Amino acid sequence: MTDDSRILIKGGKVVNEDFSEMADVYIEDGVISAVGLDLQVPAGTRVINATHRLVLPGGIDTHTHMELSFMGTTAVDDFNTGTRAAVAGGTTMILDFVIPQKGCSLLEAYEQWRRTADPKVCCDYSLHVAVTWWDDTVKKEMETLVREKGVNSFKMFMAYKGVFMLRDHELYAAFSQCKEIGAIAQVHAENGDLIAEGAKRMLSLGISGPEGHEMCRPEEVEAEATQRAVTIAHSANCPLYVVHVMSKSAAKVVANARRNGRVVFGEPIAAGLGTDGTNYWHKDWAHAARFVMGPPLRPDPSTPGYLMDLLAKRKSDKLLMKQGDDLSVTGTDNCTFSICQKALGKDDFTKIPNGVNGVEDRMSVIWEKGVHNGKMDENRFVAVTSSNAAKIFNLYPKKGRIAKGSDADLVIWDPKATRVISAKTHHQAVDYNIFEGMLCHGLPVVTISRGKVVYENGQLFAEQGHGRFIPRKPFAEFVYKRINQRERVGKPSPVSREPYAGKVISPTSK
Ligand code: URQ
Ligand code: ZN
Ligand code: ZN
Repeated sequence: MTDDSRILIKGGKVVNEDFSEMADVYIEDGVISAVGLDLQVPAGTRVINATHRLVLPGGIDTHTHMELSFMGTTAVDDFNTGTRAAVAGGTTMILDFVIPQKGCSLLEAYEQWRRTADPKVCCDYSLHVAVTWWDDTVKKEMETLVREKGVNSFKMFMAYKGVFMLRDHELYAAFSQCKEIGAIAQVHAENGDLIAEGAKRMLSLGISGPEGHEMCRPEEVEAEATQRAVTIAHSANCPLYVVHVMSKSAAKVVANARRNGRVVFGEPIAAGLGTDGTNYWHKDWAHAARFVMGPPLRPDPSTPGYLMDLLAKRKSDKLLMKQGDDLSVTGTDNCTFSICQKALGKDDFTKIPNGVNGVEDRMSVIWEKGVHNGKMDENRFVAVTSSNAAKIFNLYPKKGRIAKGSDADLVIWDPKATRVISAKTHHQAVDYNIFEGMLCHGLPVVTISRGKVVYENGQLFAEQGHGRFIPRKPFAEFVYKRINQRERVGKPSPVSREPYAGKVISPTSK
């Protein structure tokens, strides 16, 4: 009788972000107990054969919105179907967003998200919290969320005017508080005022289709806000994380800021790495509407390749004589609305619920567009799909690494296997897939979540409630080491000089 609490993964190549090795992995009670060859394991241990396959840390999706109520409806993938789809794609942790309405308590919203997610999740998860308004109570609640609820990341929206958007002085206050409490500030970087004006202009020109969604907020509207966020964060000496980097212009801003020594991380998403905004000009309205999200996918078809290039480079890429790690981590912004929901905006693109799928396909899309076509190696793949996220959000090496003592979140990966992505076969609830028809090399054969086989050879064994909320401590060393150093040595100081003793004119009454 095999004992599923003990698993030996045999014959595979273990791939961490820094090196790969032929090694077996022994798991006991949800934790990795040993990594090596010729491991002695107790009788009854379940043996999984990983010959000719890779053994990777389970993927961490840094950006999801399961069952988000937004723009008059609720995302169809909830914390159950969303995490089932996640493990079917090799992801073993999601980071979702608590988004309180303007004027509502962040703490109460956090508790509501926990009540909703805890009983449903099939893999581990954690929560970012959005700051959608500002006053002293928000400031205090941020501190409580860090000290008592295991939150170390807050998202500020520069778009969605009148709904979630903050003004620059509020951004500065929120960033300053993030830095005080050791959190990382995340931004949705688009200029909300320009979007509002652009939308009015498109509609006045009779442009009501999804093409208007992109034309009203071209990529410079994203790049301008990205630069503004970088500037405000640096003036507050606050670490910055730019979510869903969707354009070449915004990616260049992030890369440039990093080369200027700013503590900034850029997060491209599966959609922006796998497809583009030419779809908004498709003749079939429903096809075009599927791709509507904010910031939009870009109609420049070279965008996915460009974003992948910036993601693929590693710090140590001296041979490329280029800086590395311009973009550091990947999410999906999975926020799925079926076509009948998207149709709320059939006559006005500003009413199309924003959001796309990705949680199931992220790992395969990045393997196909990044590793299979030779832009990144397997170690960089692990870095950008798992380890860097764990480091930024202070989960490493509990998550994001295959090592003794780490959580047994792993995926046995077949780099040669292929699949064609389709809504007909995916595990998500949404009735379409923006990657429909894409042939991908690289897919999970077995996914293990905290020592439990939750997916194997196309079969899901995920159980609602198996996943746990993972609290995160503030002041992640990977993020704060340079912030702290700057705090110590970078403070501006006055010039010591004799006081001015000359004539002073009396001020006029004007
Ligand atoms: O802006 C976000 O990240 C949320 C509201 C999901 N929707 C989207 O279009 N990105
Ligand atoms: Zn956003
Ligand atoms: Zn989002």
